[in-house]
Parts: sequence; C-alpha cells; structure tokens
Amino acid sequence: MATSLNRPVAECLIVSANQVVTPYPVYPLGAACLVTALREAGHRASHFDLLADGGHPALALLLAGGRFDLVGVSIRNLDSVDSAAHEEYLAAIATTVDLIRAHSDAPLVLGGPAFSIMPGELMDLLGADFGVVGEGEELLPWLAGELAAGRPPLERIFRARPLAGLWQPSTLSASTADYYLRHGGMLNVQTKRGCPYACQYCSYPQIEGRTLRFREPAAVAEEVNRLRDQCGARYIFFADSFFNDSQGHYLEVAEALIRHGNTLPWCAFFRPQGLPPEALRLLQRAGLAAMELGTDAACDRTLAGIGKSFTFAEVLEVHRQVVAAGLACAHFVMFGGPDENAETLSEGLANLDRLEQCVVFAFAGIRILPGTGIHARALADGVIAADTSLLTPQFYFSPQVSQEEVTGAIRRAFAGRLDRIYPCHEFSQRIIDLHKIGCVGPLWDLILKKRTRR
Ligand code: B12
Repeated sequence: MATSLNRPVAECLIVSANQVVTPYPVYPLGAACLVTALREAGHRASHFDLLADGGHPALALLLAGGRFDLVGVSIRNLDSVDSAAHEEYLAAIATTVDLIRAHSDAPLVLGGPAFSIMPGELMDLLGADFGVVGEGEELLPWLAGELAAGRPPLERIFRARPLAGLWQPSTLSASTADYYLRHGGMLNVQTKRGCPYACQYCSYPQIEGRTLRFREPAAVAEEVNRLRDQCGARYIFFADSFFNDSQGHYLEVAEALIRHGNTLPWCAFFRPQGLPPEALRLLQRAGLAAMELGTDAACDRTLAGIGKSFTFAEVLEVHRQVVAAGLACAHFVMFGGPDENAETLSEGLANLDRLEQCVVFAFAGIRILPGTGIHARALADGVIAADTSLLTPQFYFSPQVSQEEVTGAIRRAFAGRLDRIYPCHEFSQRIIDLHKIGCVGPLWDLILKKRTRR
C-alpha cells in the first residue's frame, strides 16, 4: 500500500521475545520506542509481548491472521550473566523465531541489547534476514519502507548511528503495561543514552554508543506523570546505563520531577563517585527511593583491573553521604576479575564490611562479552581460546585465584547476614514472591527497613 505522497506504508509487528522474570519482568521499553518511531514514520506497527500477551499460541494466531511486511524480534538477554545461577535464554528465543517462520513469510529483523552484543553469531544461529545493531528508531522505519516498496537491501546487518535528537517511547497496549504493573508495579524511563566510561567488562557502549545524549528534563518528568496517571505505575526505574552524569543533567531531571509534582518513588543505577550531599537531597526531594551502586569491585587493585576510574575511598565517601541522607542503597560487586588474588580477595571482603546500612550483591567471575576489554584480557591470560564461542556463557576468573576460592571466601564472609547477598538468584526468588503479594519496587531496600516514600 502507498500513502498519498506515494511513500510505502509497511505493516510491522514487533515481538518482544524476552521471557525472563528474574529479578522481575522488565517492561519492554525498547519495543515501545520502536513502535512509536514506526508509526511516526507513517507505518502501521503492532506489538506482541511473549510474557504479557499469551505466549506462543497467541503469537501463532496473530501471525496467521495478519500479513506483515516485517516482523521484528527484540532480543534483550542472552543469559543470566551469573556464574552461580547459570541460565541461558537463546534456546527459547530460537523456538520463538522458528514459530514466527512457521506462521509468517515476512522478512525477519533482529535487534535489541543482546543482539547488539553478538549480531553476526545471532544472525547465523537464528537464520534472520536482517539485523540492527544499536538504536532502532531510524533504521527500522527505513528498512520497513524499503521492504514494503519491494526493495530489500543487500546488506544484512545495519549499525545505527547514535540518535542525536529525541526519542519517544509510547506506552504499549494497556494489557501489556498491566502485566508488568501486576508484577512489581514498576515501569521504566530513560533520561539519556550512551556511556562514556571504559569499564573492561561492559557492553553498554556497544549497545548505546559512547556519547551521552540527553532527553529534555521536562519530557522525562511528563513521561513519569503520564505513566502514573494513565498507566497506573507505582514505581519508576530510570533505565540509563548510569544516572549521575558528570555534566549534571541528572540534577536537571530531578528539578523537573519536582517542578512537575512527581509523587512516584524511583530507583536507578548510580556511579559511586561525586554525589555531594546537596545533590542527594535534591534527588531525594524528587522521589529517589533506592540507589543501585555500580561499585563493581571491592579494592583499588581490582577496581583498576576492570578499568574503573574511582578508588574504594571514593566509594566509601559516597556511601557515607548516602547513608547520612537516609537513602537506601545496594552495592553490586564482582569478585574474581582481573588482578584478583588471595590478598585482594580478603582486602575486598574486609572493605565490604566497612559499607554499613546497605545491601551488597556479590557475583563471582565476570561474563566475557565479545569486543570488551575483558575479552582481550581473557585471551591474553589464556582463560579462553581465540575460537571459544561466547554464545555459550564463559566467565573470566583471574588465573591467580580459583573459582572455588572466590565463592568459598564470599560465602564465609556473608554467612548469617541478611544484607549480604550471594548467590543473587536466591534473593530474586524472594522478590518474585513479594511482588506476588503486591509489594512494589526493587525490594532489596526492604531489608534495610529504611523510610521510603512508597
Ligand atoms: C536497566 C537494565 C536492567 C534493569 C531493568 C530495570 C527496569 N525496570 O527497567 C534490571 C536491573 C532489572 C535488569 C535486569 C536484568 N538484566 Co539488564 N540491563 C539494563 C540496561 C542498563 C538498560 C536496558 C534498557 O532499558 N534500555 C533502554 C531501551 C530503550 O533500549 P533497548 O531495549 O536496548 O532498545 C533499543 C535497541 O536495543 C533497539 N532494539 C530493541 N529491540 C529491537 C528490535 C528490533 C527488531 C530492532 C531493529 C531494534 C531493537 O532499539 C531500541 C530503541 O533504541 C541494559 C544495558 C544497556 N545499556 O542496554 C542491561 C542489559 C539489557 N541487561 C542484561 C541482563 C543480562 C539482565 C539480567 C538477565 C541480569 C540478571 N541476571 O538479573 C536481568 C534480566 C531482567 C529481565 N527480567 O529481563 C544484559 C543483556 C545482554 C546479556 N549479557 O545477556 C544487558 C545488555 C547488560 C549487560 N550485562 O550486557 N537490567
């Protein structure tokens, strides 16, 4: 079909293939952005969410009843990235792709954060027609137009340029939002994209690019109000790679939330550096209820080993300010990474003891993702070989310490403490149970019995 301007209009279906429910089901924000972008470009776009919309039988019916120019599959997670609770998700995604192929002959396009980490491998594994690495808002509508016009591109994998302008998520169907609200009461919002840091293990710059791009603070605050008033959100997670940017955009967002009368509690990932008391006070007035701190390693040597540009003394200082402000916080720390040895292990665990009135989530080993510094380090240290496939999860453990030593030391140090979590999947099960009885938010903060605005 064509519009009056003779631009081809494509009939598109975006399938959110994620079926992971730990630590809780996460609303498919990326798919929401794509549906908006496709519609704004004049295409017709619908969305199917495997968790919320009835699973494979309902998807099969939808595909059989429609005629699509393009079916996009959003791939969020490869695996649980946790050596203590090893779960792989690709087999389930392959089953979904097979089902789509069985019920539709539309070109199949892959995208999403997990796809962007291993595009070539996933194209081959899943046998897709096209793939988009990075943000889909520009490339997907263009590709849809080309396909509807009968001009399928010769190239198979496209790499998005980081979007300079605004991106705008819509809310997917009310029933989709309702599913997520029934499982945790939380919806998610992005205030910026990109990550300029060079943490050795991290794939975020591959997915979002290195350049920070900010959304208008007022647009963020309006979206939060819309999610509360129109969708019934009771808690917000800001899904930025990290919230507290050095340019101070996060403070403008906080001011906008206050100006727009935000009443929802919220949580975000924070980098444990900077964050003076006046910033924390402002964030608290804006509704900040729980801070997830990307501390990542527990002593200076291992912090440097994973490319962090802060010291443990800076972590302690931020921690002191956060606790003094009465804010709930959790530190996320990995052991067994580059330069870990028996000495750093005991130094790191002793350092964690200095983090009082908080929750610590610990992980053993680091999932090796292609293109990251840890991948090069793992090759150099002989942890993996050049031809080791990373589709099957591989974890980096420093050659100076065994996996058993690492896990044994964490278990001994955390024994008998409710606020020290290892392995983390055991806590995830508790979160699921608490969400079932109507509790909202990330819920680790309940351990601390802090006063929140919930
Ligand atoms: C915020 C976040 C969380 C929060 C979510 C909180 C919340 N309420 O929203 C929490 C902490 C709960 C979380 C949990 C987990 N997470 Co997480 N998370 C993220 C993070 C930082 C942002 C995701 C996001 O919302 N992005 C914003 C949206 C708008 O972008 P997007 O989804 O990428 O979509 C864009 C593009 O990808 C593309 N796109 C998306 N779909 C499609 C489809 C098509 C067809 C096309 C063309 C394009 C396209 O266009 C979209 C718009 O630009 C990413 C890392 C990152 N920077 O991407 C990790 C990330 C997605 N998480 C990851 C993982 C592993 C997990 C967990 C499995 C970890 C665990 N064991 O607990 C769980 C799974 C949770 C679940 N139920 O699914 C991995 C996934 C890849 C992998 N390594 O397997 C990532 C990439 C981080 C990493 N380690 O590399 N996560």
